[in-house]
Amino acid sequence: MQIETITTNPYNDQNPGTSGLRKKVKVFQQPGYLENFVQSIFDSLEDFSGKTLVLGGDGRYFNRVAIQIIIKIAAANGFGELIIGEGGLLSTPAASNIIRKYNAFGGLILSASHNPGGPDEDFGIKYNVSNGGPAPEKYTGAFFQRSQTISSYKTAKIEDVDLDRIGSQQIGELKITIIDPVTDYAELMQSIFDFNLLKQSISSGYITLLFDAMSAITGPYAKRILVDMLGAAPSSVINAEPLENFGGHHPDPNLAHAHELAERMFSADAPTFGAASDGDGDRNMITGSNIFVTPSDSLAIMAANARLIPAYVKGLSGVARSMPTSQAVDRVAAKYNIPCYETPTGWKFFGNLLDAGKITLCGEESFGTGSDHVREKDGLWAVLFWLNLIAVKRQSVADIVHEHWQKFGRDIYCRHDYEAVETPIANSIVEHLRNQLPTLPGQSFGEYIVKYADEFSYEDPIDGSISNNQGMRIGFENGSRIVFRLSGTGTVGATLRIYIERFEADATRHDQDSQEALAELIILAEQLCEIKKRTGRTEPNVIT
Ligand code: VG1
Ligand code: CO
Repeated sequence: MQIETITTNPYNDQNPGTSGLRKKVKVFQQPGYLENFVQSIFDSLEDFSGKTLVLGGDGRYFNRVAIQIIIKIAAANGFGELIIGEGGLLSTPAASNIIRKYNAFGGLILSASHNPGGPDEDFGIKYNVSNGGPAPEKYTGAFFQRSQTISSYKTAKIEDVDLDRIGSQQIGELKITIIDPVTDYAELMQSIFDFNLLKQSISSGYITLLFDAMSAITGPYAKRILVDMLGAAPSSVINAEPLENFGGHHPDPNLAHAHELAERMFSADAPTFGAASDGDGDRNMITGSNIFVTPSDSLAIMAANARLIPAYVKGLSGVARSMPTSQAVDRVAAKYNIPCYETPTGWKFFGNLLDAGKITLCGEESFGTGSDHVREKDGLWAVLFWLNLIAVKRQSVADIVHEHWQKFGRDIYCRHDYEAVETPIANSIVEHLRNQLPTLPGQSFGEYIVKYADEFSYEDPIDGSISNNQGMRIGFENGSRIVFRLSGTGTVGATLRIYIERFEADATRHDQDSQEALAELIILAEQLCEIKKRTGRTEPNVIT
């Protein structure tokens, strides 16, 4: 194999965010841009010569081009085997599973997740370590450092690989294996859930379902598992064909973006269960006939009922949630006397806790839930978890949710996103908030008395690493919270996320609309951060 060393100049913006490096496709298409970043990753890793790298993406525009480029760089850098999903496709949780199952050294996942795709939209790349999870900050920091001084990259002079033919081939020292992207993942799901019960519940018509793959990666997974294996009607998976531009939509599973699903689920003849996933298959939205389950509630309900699922019959060693996620799961943990951890936003912070066996289940308010079966959040896993729950409990989604609220109270919750805010304005808002923090404790705003106001720092209980500046939280005496943070996944300007929650113990008040129930806190959040005043905007881009 002939290897070339190509001279290159560093780019100064290759700092990975919450989940990998995400930029406009046009940025990735600059000469050497992708090459630099991949070489920077390899330069920062040690002892991978002859080892296995997993490679796949969500199929968005530039996926195939990027995979061919990466194959050549990986070959030149001495990997022994590349395992690649057919067509260059692997959902994020499936990639995590492949890394673990085949004891790979690591993997590169090509995705910008829920961000739109296409020539003028977004692309992304993320490195996952040998436990199958996203590289922790000490790695991503090293990648960025290296990218700032890189002067050359290595690439092998080999032909493009046929990504559409399953099987192995040997190119010099390198073995390239193209695998079916779904099979291993489907087997894993079968080992976790009661597929026989699910089959019965679906064939008897007790469960009718609708899954929106949003023209993204989960289409093939949902068709294989829900339709072929569990017997759901083919029409129950919509937007099932992965498209390079996701049909021009945001592949983001929320009521605003999964509108086709939302319309059907809130209609008179709604199926019993509806769900959607995102671009790379790690997120999930859960709905039932005429009800939407907030991700924070979903996590809590899963934790409370985990013993009903075959893989979790022995109970949970512990649970974790990201800081802005509502405290609903904390109540479950307290009741069942299991540890509950609060981590910064981003799945990479769950990895150590999962590896150490401290937690079994974890999740984020941003439509992400997962368990120790892989080291990524997992959209279809969450869907199957809920289906399995419905099948065992013989209850509707609405009944499951209401019963949970009755038992634990309801943490009424919402998130407001202000997207593409001009960076200087976003920074001034953060500064403004930061300056107020010391003065807030003890102040009253109507019935809300500030108990604490701080910037969230996290010390990893396993390796002691510290992550500062993970969002500002303002907690009130009555348990309510307002959290502010800037997104680390956007590609245009800055996105301010405002997370708001209030606890409601009174079951006669559980059916309130969240925006109404949180109205006072929403006004207070604006008073504190002045986003509307400073940007002239009148409302958030998205409310979830
Ligand atoms: C967002 C979510 C975060 C999630 C991350 C990656 O990050 O808030 O909870 O882990 O996306 O998810 P941010 O920094 O924009 O708030 V995915 O499905 O985009 O990989
Ligand atoms: Co995603």
